[in-house]
Amino acid sequence: MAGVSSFRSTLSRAARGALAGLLAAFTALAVAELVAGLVRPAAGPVTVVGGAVIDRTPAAVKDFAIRTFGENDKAVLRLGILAVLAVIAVGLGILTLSHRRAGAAGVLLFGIAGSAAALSRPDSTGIGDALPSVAGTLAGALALYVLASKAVLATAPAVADGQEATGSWNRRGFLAAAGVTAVAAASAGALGRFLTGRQGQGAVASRNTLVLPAPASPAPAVPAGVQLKVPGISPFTTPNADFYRVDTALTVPKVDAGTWRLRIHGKGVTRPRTYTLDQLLARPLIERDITLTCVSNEVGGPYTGTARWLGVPLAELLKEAGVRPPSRGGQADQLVARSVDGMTLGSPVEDVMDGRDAMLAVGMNGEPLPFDHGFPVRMLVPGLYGYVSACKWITDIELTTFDTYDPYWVKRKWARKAPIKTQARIDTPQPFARPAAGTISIAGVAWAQHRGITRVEVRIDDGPWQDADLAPQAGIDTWRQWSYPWKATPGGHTITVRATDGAGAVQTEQRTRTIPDGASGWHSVFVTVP
Ligand SMILES: Nc1nc2c(c(=O)[nH]1)N[C@H]1C(S)=C(S)[C@@H](COP(=O)(O)O)O[C@H]1N2
Ligand SMILES: [Mo]
Repeated sequence: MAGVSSFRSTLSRAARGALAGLLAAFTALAVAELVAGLVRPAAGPVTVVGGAVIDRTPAAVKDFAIRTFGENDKAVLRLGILAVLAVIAVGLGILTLSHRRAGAAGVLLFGIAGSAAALSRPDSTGIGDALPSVAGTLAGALALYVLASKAVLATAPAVADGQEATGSWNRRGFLAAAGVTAVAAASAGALGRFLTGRQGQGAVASRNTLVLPAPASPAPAVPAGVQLKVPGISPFTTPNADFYRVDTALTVPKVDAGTWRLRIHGKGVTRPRTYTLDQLLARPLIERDITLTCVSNEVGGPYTGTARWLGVPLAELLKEAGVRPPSRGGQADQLVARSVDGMTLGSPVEDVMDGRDAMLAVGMNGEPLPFDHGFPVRMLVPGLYGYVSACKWITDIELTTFDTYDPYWVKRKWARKAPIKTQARIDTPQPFARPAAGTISIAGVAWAQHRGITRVEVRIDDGPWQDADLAPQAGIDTWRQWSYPWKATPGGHTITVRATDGAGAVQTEQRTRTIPDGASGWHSVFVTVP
């Protein structure tokens, strides 16, 4: 016990202040989480601040984050926000011991920042979104006030006889208050989490009970041999669990299929309509293998994948709404898709209606769309990068023009139009591999969606280009596997690959960044043969 009491007495004034600040911040977050759980989980302060940060991050930094942290980018952002908050909270706690007003002002600033972030989000549903931040601020301010007062008492110097006892009594008072605060805040936070989880349960149930109808037009049979038997090559069909995910959603929207609606309206729409999911599922569905690629994919990067999608042909819905493509006199040249989380993506109406398999997808590899990939409905337009076509959690389609409206990414300097660039990727050997001398298989995938791949060539060091063996083409909207048997000789070697698309264009050597309309250049891998 002596150890404990001496620990208590050496707990310095600064440490008490720091603890008061941290606990106040924890209380603020926990209460905000609780209120968000009651009101709207997406309005929680860490989520809205993170979202506001994402919205304002320059494209280059966002690209860097995706490249560096990959799919952990959101976790890193969350941790970053919490770390910054913790540091400021410690400072604020210490400051409050001597300057009450400054402490109060600091807490107030947090409240304003959180509320502003909440209201600035594109998916904000109104002033109520500030409620979690406001409630959190009030709770945090109260906790800071009480704890700072106790901390000051606990460190007050003994001025007269008999004050020793009072001093230790006050120290105990501070620790008790800190303990009570910690437990109360943790309980509020846990309850908030529970409520948030429960709100998503309707959506989860609606997904579990959704039965996908059989397609009226099944996917064309995939020729035997699209999957080469080379270890290390990407599978022709990417399993849902391995499919890349790129979006701005800090909390994945959990949409209840039963209450979901899709509205189609705008320029040239003579019959605006709102669809339920059942109405869409009652229509003839198509099933297609399509490769989706992100514009943020570096040469040789992982943000591309192929799935068997089931969906409603989008051009049919547009025709029924009275929409005509610009080439047939239509007034709208841009289709803006809007998601439940306020994301906007714009596609050329001409491309959507030119006969390709643009669809509102409901199924992915034989199951309803996973929440991460847009449940209950997402858009897909073969041949276009995801950011100009593949709206997840879609809820609104507006026909407009490129001149009058810039969607989310275009406002952030990405190109208005972005057909996918021809790319070939070496999956095996991996960079800096050390394969044994002898014949080894170099292999990978090449894609040029909606044009198809007709040739892939491999070059070793500065040697001549050699034709790779191509797996059969499943369709012009999917990637194509290739392999090349290489007689590896000892030494360091650079393997380079390039593809030719169905229009006869050879993939350009010219390296460009991902911004503004996708990376170009040849993928190469350096290996050492011992
Ligand atoms: N609602 C919404 N849809 C979105 C995005 C987004 O941020 N929000 N990102 C787009 C981008 S940039 C890409 S590449 C694809 C990725 O789809 P996936 O995550 O299913 O692979 O979704 C697109 N649809
Ligand atoms: Mo993307």
